[in-house]
Amino acid sequence: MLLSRADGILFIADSQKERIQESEAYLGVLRKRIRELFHQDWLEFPFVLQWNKADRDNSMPIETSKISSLIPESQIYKTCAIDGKGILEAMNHCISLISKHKQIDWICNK
Ligand SMILES: Nc1nc2c(ncn2[C@@H]2O[C@H](COP(=O)(O)OP(=O)(O)OP(=O)(O)O)[C@@H](O)[C@H]2O)c(=O)[nH]1
Ligand SMILES: [Mg+2]
Repeated sequence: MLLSRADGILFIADSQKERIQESEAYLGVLRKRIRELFHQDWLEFPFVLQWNKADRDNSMPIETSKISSLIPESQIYKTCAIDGKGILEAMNHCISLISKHKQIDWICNK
């Protein structure tokens, strides 16, 4: 579910080989929903993706997923929810995109 008043999205993808199809499918639904709700291209909306469980042996390399061709590399963070690796960086990036997006919104609606 995506809230109509969301300021941005931090999408946590399960990168395990057996779960990646599911993650890709969720992402597809989300793209469509962003267009419907916010009437803008989904990458104009603040969006950061966590490639989670990147520490696991069964984690798929991001480069081999179609997700890597959909989202700029700079908006993708390999994370591990167990030791927290990459999570703060991903959150900070998302917050900074939200802040920029709000400024643009404010300027355009002034
Ligand atoms: N090694 C590792 N384990 C993780 C990571 N994130 C979550 N887990 C573990 O994976 C298991 C499932 O967690 P999640 O995928 O977050 O939870 P979920 O989506 O409700 O459960 P699943 O349906 O199993 O995916 C739990 O035992 C977590 O502790 C990670 O980044 N690295
Ligand atoms: Mg899970």
